[in-house]
Amino acid sequence: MSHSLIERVETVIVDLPTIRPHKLAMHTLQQQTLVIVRVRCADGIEGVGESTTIGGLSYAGESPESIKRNIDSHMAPLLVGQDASNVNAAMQRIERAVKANTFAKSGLESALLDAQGKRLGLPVSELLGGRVRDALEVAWTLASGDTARDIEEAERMLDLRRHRIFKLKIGAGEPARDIAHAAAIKRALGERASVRVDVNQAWDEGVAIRGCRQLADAGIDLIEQPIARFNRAGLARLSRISPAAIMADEAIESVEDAFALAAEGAAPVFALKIAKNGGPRAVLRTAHIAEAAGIGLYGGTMLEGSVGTLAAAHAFLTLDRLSWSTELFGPLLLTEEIVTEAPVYRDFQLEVPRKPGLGLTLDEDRLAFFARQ
Ligand code: MUC
Ligand code: MG
Repeated sequence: MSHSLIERVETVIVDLPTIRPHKLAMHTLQQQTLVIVRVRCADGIEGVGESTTIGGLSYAGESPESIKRNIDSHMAPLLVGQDASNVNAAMQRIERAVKANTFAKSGLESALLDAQGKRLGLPVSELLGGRVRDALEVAWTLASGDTARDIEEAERMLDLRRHRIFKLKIGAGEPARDIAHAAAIKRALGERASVRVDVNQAWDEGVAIRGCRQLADAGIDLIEQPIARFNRAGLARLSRISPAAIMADEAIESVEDAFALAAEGAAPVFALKIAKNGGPRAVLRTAHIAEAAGIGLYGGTMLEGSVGTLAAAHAFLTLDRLSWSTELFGPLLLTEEIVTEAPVYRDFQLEVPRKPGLGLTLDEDRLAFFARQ
């Protein structure tokens, strides 16, 4: 009889303020909402995970409230009484009974990996086969909506040696204005920084044909999801003509989507997100599909807090090449922490210490204070 049976699964919705409004094509964040997942085991070990999305239902098909409800009502009962030390068996059980819901699954898978890492005294990266680096370069998103303010923010990040890759959120405005905004920022930063854009599906293919060429001429080196997620053929056409690399983000809502995109030659770069694949173990399946297809990798975020950010980081640490680095800056966008020791960002990188599990401890008082009643 195993001593590590799962006794209880709990979810808590947490609302945390952001340092400034964060403007995406589909939504402006004034705060971020995290769903913290706790898996308590009979051996006294607790695993912690996070399932976080952006802007309620405006970004993807799961909201914080649906994530909580679906874990509580449909997934927790499948896990209680199961052996926590067999993450494969536990997640396969969920996979057999629950369609889609990759955000919810990601929090559960992260929590199970955290618990098993604590149990064995190993970092999650080691459970995933072993890390090949201890830190990850991290991009920053400039999304104040104001060109001068964005340039000022980028200069500050360069001075602090915190970021030298900047992603601009465009798509909400007129394409010509958005392109001028990106060009002005690249002109100001020059060769000191890599400047990229994320259109978050806002353009149609006709606008994108012209937009991608103009962005490339302005020195933008990566264009993320310029058109609708379902227009995979269009993405493939754009990838053939765009002088700047095209990255698939929203187009990947599962490992199977990643396979289809790779088979269709839809994009030369994939954004890897634990939330879109079902967890740190699941996202590596997408990474391996991309590697086999010769597709470049980028470590993406859904603007998770420290728990979700570290869960993604442990997976990304195991990859051979992350040609386009990562954007694991979520905790830096928040004014408050719910863990006892915030992740360390230094010299353009997020450092991931070799501590058991995810390497974090929840601050129970802060968690209780920010938990939604
Ligand atoms: C997205 O679409 O990539 C990642 C960084 C950011 O600012 O927004 C997210 C979502
Ligand atoms: Mg994106």
